[in-house]
Amino acid sequence: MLTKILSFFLTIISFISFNPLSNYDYYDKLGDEDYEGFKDVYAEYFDIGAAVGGWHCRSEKISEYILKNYSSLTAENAFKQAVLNPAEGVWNFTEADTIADFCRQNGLKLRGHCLVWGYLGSWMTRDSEGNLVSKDVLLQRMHDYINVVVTRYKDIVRVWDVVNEPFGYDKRDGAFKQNDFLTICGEEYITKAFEFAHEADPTAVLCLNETTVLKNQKKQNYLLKYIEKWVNEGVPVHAVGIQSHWNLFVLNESPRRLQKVIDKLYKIGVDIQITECDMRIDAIPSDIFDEVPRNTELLQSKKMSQMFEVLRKNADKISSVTFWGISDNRPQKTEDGETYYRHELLFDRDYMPKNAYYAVCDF
Ligand code: 9MR
Repeated sequence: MLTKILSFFLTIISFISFNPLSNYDYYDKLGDEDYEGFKDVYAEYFDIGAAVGGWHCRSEKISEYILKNYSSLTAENAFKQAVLNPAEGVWNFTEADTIADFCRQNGLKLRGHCLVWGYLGSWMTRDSEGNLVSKDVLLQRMHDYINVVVTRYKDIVRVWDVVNEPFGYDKRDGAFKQNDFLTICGEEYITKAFEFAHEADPTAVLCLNETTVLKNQKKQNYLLKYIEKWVNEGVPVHAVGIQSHWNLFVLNESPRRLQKVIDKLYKIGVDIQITECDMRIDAIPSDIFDEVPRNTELLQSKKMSQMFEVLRKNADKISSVTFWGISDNRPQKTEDGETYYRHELLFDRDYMPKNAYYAVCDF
């Protein structure tokens, strides 16, 4: 309901503004099977990527759609440690290999996501009795894990999200949220992960991937401070991933703030990648839509289009833009077990371009 009320007011404002919502109405293009593929529209700017599972690559219809629209893939989950190496000595490469082979066979790039994600937890930080291991043991385990994974996919993964979301902090005192990696090694778990990845593949681009950096200024400040420090110290951090899970109604996720953070990261001297782009349209998570109201769709189109205008302007600083999913066909479950969709991407559940796709591609 709140989404509808806010959408209504934004629509009125947009109606009387110099750039009305009707400028973003591509009703005449919807349903056209002959649309130009996303990666081709953006060929001169940056790679267009998407997060996938192995099942996408195994489906003939979906792989055809992927090849039309994307030049790069990321495994949504298949390259996470919890999947590849869920327990000491247990390895499971099946899904990751499916995605890697699909990229190899079809000439797609592959981003590796992600080597270390402290907040997810890992067998590596505990001994058989459940006690924290020593710093030496943890660093050795991280080293060995990173070495196996990076070496296995060296031929195809040229960019790694080495550490994911390290700058979560406690709102009360600003201290980093504890996780076992941080407790055992301090911030060194981050720099060591980069060193180990660099040792395993000295030519790979190594990326630190962080979430909510536009809407959360304090987190952005941590990110900028540490990236600058590590770059100056010679830690092999080459790129920063701005995840970009945006929301239509979060005002801090604005084109201006996006431009500012790009400027700041560029000044530090790292490559910038948009790693997990999507845009939710629910003002509050309980606002669930079977059918998205047309004015909300146009609002999503307008904001996405404005964000992409900034990305295009900075194409010399940005090497890839990856979406977190290939289409809106991403079923979620309510607490009561009912299926719903978030309508957060540029293609609908039938893998057809939405209004927002045409808005992003019209320049
Ligand atoms: O979309 C991913 C979901 O299927 C997994 O259960 C979850 C935990 O592994 O991770 C989700 O992806 C996250 C990504 O790896 C890092 N940034 C936030 C993403 C969305 O939550």
